Amino acid sequence: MNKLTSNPKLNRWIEEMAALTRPKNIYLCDGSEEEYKRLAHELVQAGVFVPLQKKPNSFWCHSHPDDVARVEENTFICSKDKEDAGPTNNWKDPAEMRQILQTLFSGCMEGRTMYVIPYCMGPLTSPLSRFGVEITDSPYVVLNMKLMTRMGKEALAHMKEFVPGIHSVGVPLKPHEKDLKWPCNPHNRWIVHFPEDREIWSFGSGYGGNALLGKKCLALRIGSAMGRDEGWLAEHMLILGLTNPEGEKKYIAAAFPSACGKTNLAMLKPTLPGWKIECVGDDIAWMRIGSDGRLYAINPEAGYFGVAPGTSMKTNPNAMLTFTKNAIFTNVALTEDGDVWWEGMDGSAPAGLTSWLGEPYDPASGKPAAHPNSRFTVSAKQCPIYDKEAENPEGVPISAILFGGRRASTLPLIAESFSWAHGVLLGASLSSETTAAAKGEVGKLRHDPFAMLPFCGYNMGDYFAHWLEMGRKTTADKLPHIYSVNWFRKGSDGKFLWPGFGDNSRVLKWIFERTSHKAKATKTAIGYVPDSLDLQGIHVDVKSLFHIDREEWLQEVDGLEEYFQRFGEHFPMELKLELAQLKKRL
Ligand code: SAT
Ligand code: MN
Repeated sequence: MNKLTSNPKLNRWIEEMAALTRPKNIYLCDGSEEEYKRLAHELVQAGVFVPLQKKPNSFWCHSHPDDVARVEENTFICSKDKEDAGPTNNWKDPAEMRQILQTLFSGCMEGRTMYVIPYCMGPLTSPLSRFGVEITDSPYVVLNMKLMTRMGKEALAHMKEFVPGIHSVGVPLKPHEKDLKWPCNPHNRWIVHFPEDREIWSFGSGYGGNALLGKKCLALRIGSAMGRDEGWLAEHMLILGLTNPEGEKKYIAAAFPSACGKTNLAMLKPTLPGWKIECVGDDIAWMRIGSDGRLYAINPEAGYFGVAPGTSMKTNPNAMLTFTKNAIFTNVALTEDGDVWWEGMDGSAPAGLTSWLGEPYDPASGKPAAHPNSRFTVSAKQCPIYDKEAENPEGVPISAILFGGRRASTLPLIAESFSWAHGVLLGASLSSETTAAAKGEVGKLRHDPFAMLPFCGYNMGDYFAHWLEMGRKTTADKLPHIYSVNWFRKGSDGKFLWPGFGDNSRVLKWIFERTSHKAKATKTAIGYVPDSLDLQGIHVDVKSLFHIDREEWLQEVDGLEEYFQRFGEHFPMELKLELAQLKKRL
């Protein structure tokens, strides 16, 4: 075989994977616009992509009805020692898993092209960036990776070490067999990580979180294991720049579980006059302590793979303006005149829709036209408020970290931690109602520490300890303040107490001023809460938003005590003490 690249290690791996999967041919992606157009055209020819009349160079497609979300029960962390995967991950012995994978991948690319995608997570020259190579038999994946990462020739030129990741839809093609529109293998899905070997194997799904290996697999699961070993943090966090009316700018990172509004917050249009937000990233942050002792973050991604439903000119105008061109829409509805539509975009469903299933949509069915986890994929550079600093190889200095979930009760709108360790407890205590981003029941409250439950590539107890350790790498005055937020609290009438969206800028303002030691706060049992928020122009039930119900909180602490027991010896003593102190304060 001709050597595909000048990287011997990469060539060896490509040859090994080709021998195993037996593709029809091998193609090295250069990441060019020409390549993007050509592959997209091929998908149009195959009837997989429908070009959108109303959005230049944009496409609509829909998946197999059972390949619409991450599959947590099929996701594995195969560390040598089961203990290292911890109680929150599925584990299998690496040798046993490798045997399973050899069988699964044997001949799995027959009749298909094997695409080789060199990519970089983070700015090409950043010391924080990491390289990966994804081998896939899905052209849909290639196109999404082009939008989501820095991919192709340039990434290959900068690359030394790389994380190998192989992905297959798991449907070999016989000679002359007609391909499926969305080939996948829903009864045989495996999303497998070898954290020690820094390797990813993904089989059977074409869905983003399972198939775009730079995202959750590398940037979070393998990334978190790298971060533990190398002294940095890989987090499920957005990064935003916030500028006050005086022109002073600060950066905030915020962790929320999937489909809890990270993209909306990252691109927020403040309702407060004079305040400005710029977007560095909407899903993932890699953070390390800089030479000045402050915490610096980069966004390893180069695009957004955002939840479409609920996105509108009212809730997130900047997202709407981002995907007006050069975008891929998966599992949304298609309008008669060649545009996209989803629930929560505007009013009721227009006539003549094609549903996410590719069928004429019947509004009387009571079913949504767009899948609740339907997505847009688009380059970050198209965001009207894209922060130029997102390209800064050194990253941006973080002044505040937020932890939030969907909680109908108990948690106030905002509370500030007393210390770094108390902040780590806030992160570890995060619970949220489940969403459509993962297969399974929606709306069920579950513990989701740091919004990393599905994404931590090692023992979550050790992860807590790593966070505490990060706090010891610098002085307290240099560390970001840590907050717990809850936009989703409901009143006794079952309605949301807080308007959210652009009005979240009111909360960000308080945080901004807290980190400048300007805003005042009241000490409560659970943290500092605002003495006053800027609520000019809105009417909210502040008392209910900030009510701390002692009974509810004692129950919360009991629940946490029980949950944390799962981590046994790995659960840090320091957090145990933090929790005990919280109980005492209550
Ligand atoms: O599909 S993704 O895993 O990338 C989105 C999410 O669940 O956070
Ligand atoms: Mn996410």
